[in-house]
Amino acid sequence: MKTAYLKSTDQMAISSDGDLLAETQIPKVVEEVLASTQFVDIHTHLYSPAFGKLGLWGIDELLTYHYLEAEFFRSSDTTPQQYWALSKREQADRIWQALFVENNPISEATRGVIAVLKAFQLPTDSADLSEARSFFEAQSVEAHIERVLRMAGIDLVVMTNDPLDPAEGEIWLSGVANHNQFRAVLRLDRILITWPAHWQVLASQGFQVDQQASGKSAQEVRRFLMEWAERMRPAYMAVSLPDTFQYPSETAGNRLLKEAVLPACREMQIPLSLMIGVRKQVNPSLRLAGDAVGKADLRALENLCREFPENRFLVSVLSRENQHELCVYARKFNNLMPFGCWWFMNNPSIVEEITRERLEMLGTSFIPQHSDARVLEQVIYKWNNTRRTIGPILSESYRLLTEDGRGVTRRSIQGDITRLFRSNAEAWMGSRAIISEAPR
Ligand code: HDL
Ligand code: ZN
Repeated sequence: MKTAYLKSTDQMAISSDGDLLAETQIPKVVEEVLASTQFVDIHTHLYSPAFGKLGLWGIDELLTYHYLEAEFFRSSDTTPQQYWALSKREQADRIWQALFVENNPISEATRGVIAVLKAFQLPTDSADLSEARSFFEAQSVEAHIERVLRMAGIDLVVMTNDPLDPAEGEIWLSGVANHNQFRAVLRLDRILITWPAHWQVLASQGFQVDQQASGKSAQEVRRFLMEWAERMRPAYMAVSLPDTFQYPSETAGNRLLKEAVLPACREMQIPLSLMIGVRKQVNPSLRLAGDAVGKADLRALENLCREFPENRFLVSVLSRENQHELCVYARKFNNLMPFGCWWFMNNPSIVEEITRERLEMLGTSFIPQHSDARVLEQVIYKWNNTRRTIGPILSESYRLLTEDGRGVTRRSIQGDITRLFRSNAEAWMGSRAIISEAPR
């Protein structure tokens, strides 16, 4: 992380926090405040050390990230079938050769790996991965996690936790030590999206549920959620929804959403995160890299925000075409919090457009970014890119404000950046404390 420095007094008046800034001073102050403020990463697929091998880190995991696998198949004659038969190291070697040796790594995801290697003073143009592998193999995970979060300028990582994932469920049931830099999230895809394939797991645990989610199913799912909420103390609940999501609509998923999930969120006083617009497995041979995007009908979101004013909705949408209407809906419903530039949106060309329209329509009442990191060290480049992309956009907002008649100070800029990258998230996430008993 860059250390903030001040030029000599004759070059740059050292402004105190409360002094109005000259227009020429604004970009540097914005850059310094972004660099020195610790952010909350409100959506990731990272894990605290207690989850052991579920937590991914190191060069082989960085290179076999599904974003890079998708790019690899465009620049190699290796077929998916051949690729999946390789070991993780062999896969990483092939990706390094195709995307980093035979071609310049100029895509967002390939450049990110270069940024991580540079951050650890590792060579970024080696013909092979031997030096990088030795470095990462020499790290101890707890110390490495601490160092990486510090390098990324984040001090809270929000995980994605699936109680119906057999490996993860087992770890939770054996007891997970709290880690003050990680928060849990109760992920609901297997309940709300693929209920037919998972209802029997709940039934086998003694919950009276059936495939149609009829009868006592909704109240039993609510009991299941409350039991896991007690165990996890989740910051929020979350679900990824297809571009075809409709509400209202008579489906088992919507019945569980309305009669189990939303009441449980009200009782626990935590938001529901809706991530809308995925077209799952358009190319199944790419596995995790096989998902695509579709424009969703956000009237479903409008109906939910209006019908459930006591629920709070943290929302990210995957289609560029849905971003502007999400901003408009956020102006209509203050129980709707737009967050992040998700997945295919997390590229500077689109982050710029999304962030500018959010600042123009919402001021600082939104959460600009999350990393969605799946591999620990990704937070280094994802958050560096965020600071690099959003800094000039914020500076332009302040330049326009100054030109239109109102100056800004370092202190007021700090207040905005703290709200955008910390306190909006902290205010919305449930506390780790005991869950409120007051049913709502
Ligand atoms: O559903 C999600 O949380 C998505 O973020 C998916 O995990 C997706 O595969 C992803 O990693 N996007 O960045
Ligand atoms: Zn995600």
